[in-house]
Amino acid sequence: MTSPPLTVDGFVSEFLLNLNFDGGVSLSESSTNDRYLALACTVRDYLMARWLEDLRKQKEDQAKGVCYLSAEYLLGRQLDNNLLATGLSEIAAEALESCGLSLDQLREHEIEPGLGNGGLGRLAACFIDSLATLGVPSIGYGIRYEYGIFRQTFEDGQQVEQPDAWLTLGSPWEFPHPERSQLVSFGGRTETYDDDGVTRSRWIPAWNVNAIPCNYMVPGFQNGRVNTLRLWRAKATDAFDLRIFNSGDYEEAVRAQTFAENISKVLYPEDSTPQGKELRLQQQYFFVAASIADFLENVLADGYDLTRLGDRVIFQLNDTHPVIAVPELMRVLVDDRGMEWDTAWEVTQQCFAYTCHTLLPEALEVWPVELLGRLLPRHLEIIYRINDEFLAAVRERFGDDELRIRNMSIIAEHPERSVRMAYLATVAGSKVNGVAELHSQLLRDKVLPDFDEFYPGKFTNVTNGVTPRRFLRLANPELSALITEAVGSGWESDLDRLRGLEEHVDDAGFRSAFAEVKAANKRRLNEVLRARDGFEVADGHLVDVMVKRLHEYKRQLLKVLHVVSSYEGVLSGRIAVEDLQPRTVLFGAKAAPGYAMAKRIIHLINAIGSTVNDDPRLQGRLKVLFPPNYNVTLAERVIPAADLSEQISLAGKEASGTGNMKFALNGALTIGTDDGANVEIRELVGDDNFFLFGMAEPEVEALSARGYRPSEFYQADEDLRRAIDLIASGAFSGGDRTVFEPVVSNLLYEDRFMVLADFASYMAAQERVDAAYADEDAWTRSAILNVARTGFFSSDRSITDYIDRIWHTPPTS
Ligand code: 26V
Repeated sequence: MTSPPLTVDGFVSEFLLNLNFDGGVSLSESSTNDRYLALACTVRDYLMARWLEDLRKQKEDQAKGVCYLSAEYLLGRQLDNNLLATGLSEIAAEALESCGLSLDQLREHEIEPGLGNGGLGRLAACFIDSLATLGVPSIGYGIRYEYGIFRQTFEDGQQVEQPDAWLTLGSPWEFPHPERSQLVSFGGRTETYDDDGVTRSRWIPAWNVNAIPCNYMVPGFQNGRVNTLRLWRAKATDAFDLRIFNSGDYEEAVRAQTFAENISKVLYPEDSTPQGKELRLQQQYFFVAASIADFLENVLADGYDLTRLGDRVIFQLNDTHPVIAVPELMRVLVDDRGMEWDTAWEVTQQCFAYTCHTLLPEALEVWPVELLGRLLPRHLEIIYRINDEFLAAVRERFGDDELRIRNMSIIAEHPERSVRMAYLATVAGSKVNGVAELHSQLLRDKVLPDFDEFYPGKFTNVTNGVTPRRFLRLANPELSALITEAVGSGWESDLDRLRGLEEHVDDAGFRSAFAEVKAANKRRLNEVLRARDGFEVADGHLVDVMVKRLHEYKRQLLKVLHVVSSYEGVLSGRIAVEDLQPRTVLFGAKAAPGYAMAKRIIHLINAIGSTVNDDPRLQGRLKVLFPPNYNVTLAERVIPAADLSEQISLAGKEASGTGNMKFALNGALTIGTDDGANVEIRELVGDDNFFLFGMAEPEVEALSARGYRPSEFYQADEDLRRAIDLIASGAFSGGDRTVFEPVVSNLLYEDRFMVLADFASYMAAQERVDAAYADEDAWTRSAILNVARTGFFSSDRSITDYIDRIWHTPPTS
């Protein structure tokens, strides 16, 4: 099979063929959707030959590869990305134009696959992009949710969630393969039996579902490589339906089918507090069991010696969500393939590595033993045995130190007997990594210190990164052109070359071109905002952006207090309105539907926006915008337009952050705490080009040890008091003091994330921001240096670090 020719005419005929023969419509009769689908198929066809070739080679070479196991992939739109990867953008644009169509219009038609919540899911998407670009043999495995992250709308300023029906218009990027489905079992019981004098265990499950693989192309950046993302979809088994059907209960049969297919129905929208829901454990086991079986049957060569499995694959666990893969591999090796337990355990330890993405204790997943044992009885037995052997080894090393044993046990006894998935992953993994230097350090020192002592050398760091293809080249075409002019082409896959921009920083012409790009990006953002939300960023304003999931630890409330304080300052005459640096503050955030405080904060931000934006006393110098439904597509417009990036979590709480990297790479300056990857960003860009504020992690610790009383900060700081009092007075809720009372009392009497303690320092840093922004040319200089010095945050570098420190899977030709 050869690729179709890369000419405009060739593209036109392919496009029309797809429209007519696949879509069944003529050009004149076709809808935007028909045209989008035909275009997608045309681009797809260009990738097809390479994809098939790479799939074949992977099987033939049998080189060691990575299976990235992730419950989330927040992919973003595919068409743009795949046009860029194939280098077809210009040809496609011309071809469509010759048919009287607009590429831009068709681009905008795509609904992004939002199969993830936030940072963790987007990181997985960046990583598979880098794996393909670097040419590493790899497969991404996950779940093909029918409904991704909910669509957010606002009603009276409050979040309303709508289902995300991303598949309704057709799904040109996916290739389902029902003939390659895997059977995944649940429930039932275990039994032992005698196998030639050896006692063995087996699992007699109660019910099954089919897992159907849906394949997606993952093209490398203009390198002819196409990797695979394989997402599993749940389908009821015939046997399952028939048994009930034969009993005469048709309705029950249909219900049973729905029950099975529910497994891949919807992405859980919580992004930091696991709820321990049964369906979620079903999802987790469903996709890892199917993935392991798929790898062993379809990727591994027939007859491969499984004792050498570690030479062939590393399963990377993206957080604890896929950790049930550990007992699953043990079960397959021991029960199904007859391997000795000790050998199987050695193999398993070689085959897994674990990435932790959090520091919040409540985000560490645990599964009640009762639930796990009911759904996966054999796996629970295996986990118990792993734990027994592990604790025996701990005893041997440290003696009968019962406190230590209790602390290290994979099984927690309180508040209910449960399996600590992070501990299981740590015991099983060849390596455990955090996602930024500070995070990895805290992981060793605070979260898993006993494990670090027990397993010297197991813990490591791999600082996160982002793909420069999507977040620079695609999102910021004008800056990309300027970069290419300055440092030559090819930087997209060699991001350290951004360093070359430093020598242009003293060139006034380059600075003004750079400033013009920023201005153009604000106009580009406004086109989108005007069309979708009917508002826009005001002319000449500093664009101050905070986009990320709504969570108390991220401290959107600190940003709120800054806004309210500026507003109050003008109202009370403390600040002359002419002295206010014109700013548009732009928020984007979804709250987990069950997270009441987060939803109330969204309501508060919207209420402040309604009040402030219409107040003539501000003379239009302060705007608060909150476009709903922040997603990857909107991020691609917002980030390039930002002047200031808000990364203001309480130190020690944000594992890494990746938005922070995207902003810096697009020339926004960061106002941030010493947290997550902010630390590394600041080290690289330099103190002069970063607005640091707030307590560092040891100070947070110390304050917490002394006993933190937020009301003391409230009493001691007049500006803070006035801001909080204004919210409490009902100024943003039509005089009703009750609406935001829970937010106010939470701040005053609990304030888990020490917003009040960092307020003064944050306000002072914002004053430095205002002063710096007044000198436009100096600001641009700092912005250029941010771009030039943050090439380190390419996900290509992250993947290279994974290869060197964890995977040992070199790229193949
Ligand atoms: C996710 C979920 C998702 C569904 C329900 C339950 C549940 C429980 C825990 C989690 C953990 C989410 C962890 C996470 O998203 N961490 C983020 O990972 C980013 C990539 O490493 C990192 O940049 C962020 O700092 C970190 O918060």
